[in-house]
Formats: sequence, structure tokens, C-alpha cells
Amino acid sequence: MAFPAALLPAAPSWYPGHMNAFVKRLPVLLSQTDIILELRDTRMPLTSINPAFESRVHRWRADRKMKLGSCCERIIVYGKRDLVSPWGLEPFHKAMQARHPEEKFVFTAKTDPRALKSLHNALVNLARTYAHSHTELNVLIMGMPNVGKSTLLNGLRTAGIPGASKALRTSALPGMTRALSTRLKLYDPVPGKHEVACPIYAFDTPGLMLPFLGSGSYGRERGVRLALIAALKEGMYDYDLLATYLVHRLNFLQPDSPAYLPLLVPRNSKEPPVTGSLDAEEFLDLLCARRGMVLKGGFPDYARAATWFVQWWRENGALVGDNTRRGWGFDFDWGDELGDVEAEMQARMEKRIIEHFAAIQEEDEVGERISKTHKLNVARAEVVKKRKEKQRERAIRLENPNTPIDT
Ligand SMILES: Nc1nc2c(ncn2[C@@H]2O[C@H](COP(=O)(O)OP(=O)(O)OP(=O)(O)O)[C@@H](O)[C@H]2O)c(=O)[nH]1
Ligand SMILES: [Mg+2]
Repeated sequence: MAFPAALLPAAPSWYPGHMNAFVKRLPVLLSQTDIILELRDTRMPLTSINPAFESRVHRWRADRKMKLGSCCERIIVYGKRDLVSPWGLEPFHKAMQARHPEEKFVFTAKTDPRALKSLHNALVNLARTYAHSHTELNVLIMGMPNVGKSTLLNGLRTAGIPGASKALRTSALPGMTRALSTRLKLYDPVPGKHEVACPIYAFDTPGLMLPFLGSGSYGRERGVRLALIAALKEGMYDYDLLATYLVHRLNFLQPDSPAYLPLLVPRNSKEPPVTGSLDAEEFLDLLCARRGMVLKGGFPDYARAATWFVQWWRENGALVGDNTRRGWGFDFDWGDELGDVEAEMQARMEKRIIEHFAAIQEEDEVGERISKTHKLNVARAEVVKKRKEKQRERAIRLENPNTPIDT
């Protein structure tokens, strides 16, 4: 059951200057890029797609295909895999692959050195394939803020360069990386020891948010979800709203036994056990009482409880929320309990993926992801352009009075 869109505020905009500055550099950077690693968050595998990347990647591929023998691989990496229920990974992978057969999808987690090694091996295979035409391969990592880009590059470096130190700073808050990094070596073939291959370098980049998250219900929901995975700057959403949204979602996934129940265990025999779904107010009341979150005078400290609850979910709550298989993560829900039927689950996921991309296309067509200010600026620029054209025409006519006037 969808969260009532009317209760969600208009999505705020967070597009600081460093993102804009980076976007301006992107065309040149992409012209020097052989491999794009596009990182998304497995907890919200559709919401964490930045639709703005798609056209750039298409252009980049088209440009590079003109140059014979050029490497132009995009690998879509779903990170933070450790924070989702594993049962959804395979059907999701198959569903995405069915929708985008030309793309490569992989899952990683910072806690899974084997997954990192396997991704590193995939890069090294490309370095072998392109050793004849390239002296080196350059990897550019891209993705929304806080999806784990810097962490992934640190992990790939450790997987490929024995004894490599952690090169990039990471943070639980978005916007840590604010500029393009220096070149990081991910692979250095040893002549005679390794098969013929070229070295691999990578660049870390700032996370890119959408300039405007969207004015429709899709945009409102996108905003609150991105805030939940901490892709948006802290403070843009009230924790109370995030907690309410979260309670609603956890209730949907497991109505009989929502994932938050273990947070409300009675502290003594006088406190009754809690069962079933609670509404957000009841839940926060109980959380304050049972976790001792009280203000002076014994009043419940709702703000503290809401923040604590959201942080709990960010760290491990996504894992315990969906074992009845009524939905997966935040982007998939089908309502009825599917049990262990992978093919059916894949079919439902495929349907949802198609709906998602159709919604994105519709947003583009009606201009929902363009802010009013931007629309106004574009209209103004158009007026100025027309005025200048007229002035130029008039000047030409004054200089050459015998020139016939175009009608
Ligand atoms: N559980 C878990 N946490 C991760 C994983 N990868 C990254 N993180 C955490 O996610 C947070 C963000 O990681 P960063 O690597 O700084 O993310 P980023 O995409 O570089 O962020 P920006 O530079 O702000 O765009 C940090 O707290 C990381 O420890 C993962 O695979 N699993
Ligand atoms: Mg970073």
C-alpha cells in the first residue's frame, strides 16, 4: 500500500555548487573514460538511479564507438548488498537483465571481499582484452551521493594492489567527496608474471543529485526515500516524517510482525509485549518509553526517538524488514505473500521496473523534474535570444537598406 502522497511535502532541492561544477567537467572527463562504474543502492535499486546519467552514457558510448577499438564499458554496480534480504537479489538481477540485456549488473558490499575481487577481476579482464589498443584503462565511478563510491574504490584498490592504503575519505553523510579525485591505481600488471594487460586507473567523483527531484507524487516519494538512505543533506527532511514513512513501510512488509517489534521488547514483567502493526505515533510513544528516551519532566523525546529509529534502519533495519516476501526493499511491493516462487517474483519485479521507467519518461515529457525557476530562466533566455536576433536583423537592414526583407 502506497504512502498517502498528500502527506509528503514537496521534495526539496539539494544541488550544491560542487555538483554543478563537476557536471560542467563531465563531457571532457567522459571523453577520457574507458569504463564507467555506475553505483546504485541495493535497498532502493530504482530510486537510486540518477536518470540524468542515462543520456550522458548513451552519448559517451556513441562517441567512443566511432573510435575503432575503444573500450566503452559500463558496469552497473548495486552496492550495500549486505543491507538487503538476499532472497530478492537473484530475481532482481534477472528482471533488470531482461529489461536491459545490453548492460552488466553486479552486486557488492564493503563487507564482502569476494564480491570486490570478482568486480576487480572483471576490470582486469577488460585490461587484457584492450591491451592491444590501450596503454591504460581509466575508470570513472558515478552515482548519487552516499551510495558508497569512495568505499568501493578503496575496496577495489585493496583487492588489486597488495598492501594499498585506504586512499579516499568516506563518511556516513552525503557530500563527502566534493571534487574529482587524483588518479588511483587499481591494477598494475607485472611483466612476465601477468598475462598481457594494461594498468587500470580510477577517478572518484562527487555524488550527483538530481537538480530538481520532481513536483509530482513520484518526486515527493523519491525525495523521502533518498533522505532515508542519507543521499540528501541531513536536515532537509524532518526525522519525524522519515520515521512515519518507515513505520508505514515496515507495516506493509510484515503486517503481523513488523521489523521494528524487537526494538520494543518489554523491560520488565509489568510491560505487556507488543504484537502486530502500530501506527507511527503509537510506535514512537512506545519507543520513547521502552528505550528511556524522555525529556525533563518525563515527556517523551519524540525527536530523539525518530532519529534513533531512522539510524537503526540505515545500519541494519533493511535486512529484517521483508521476510514475508510481500515486497523487496523500498522499490518493490506486490502486496500478497509470494513465498519461495522466484519466477513469479522476477515477473512482478520486471513489471515494476517497466512502470518505473515509464514514470521517469512521463516526468521528462511533462517537465516534472524541471523546477519552476529553471523553466522561468529558460523562457527568459528564449525571449532575450529572440530580441537579440531581431536587433541583429535590424542592424543588417540599416547597413544594407536595399536587402529584401524576409517574410
Ligand atoms: N553497510 C554498508 N555500508 C557501506 C557500504 N559501502 C559504503 N558504505 C557506507 O556508506 C557511507 C557512504 O560511503 P561513501 O563511500 O563515503 O559514499 P560516497 O558515494 O563516496 O559518498 P559521497 O562522496 O558523499 O557522494 C559510509 O558510511 C560507508 O561506510 C556497503 O557496502 N555496506
Ligand atoms: Mg565519496
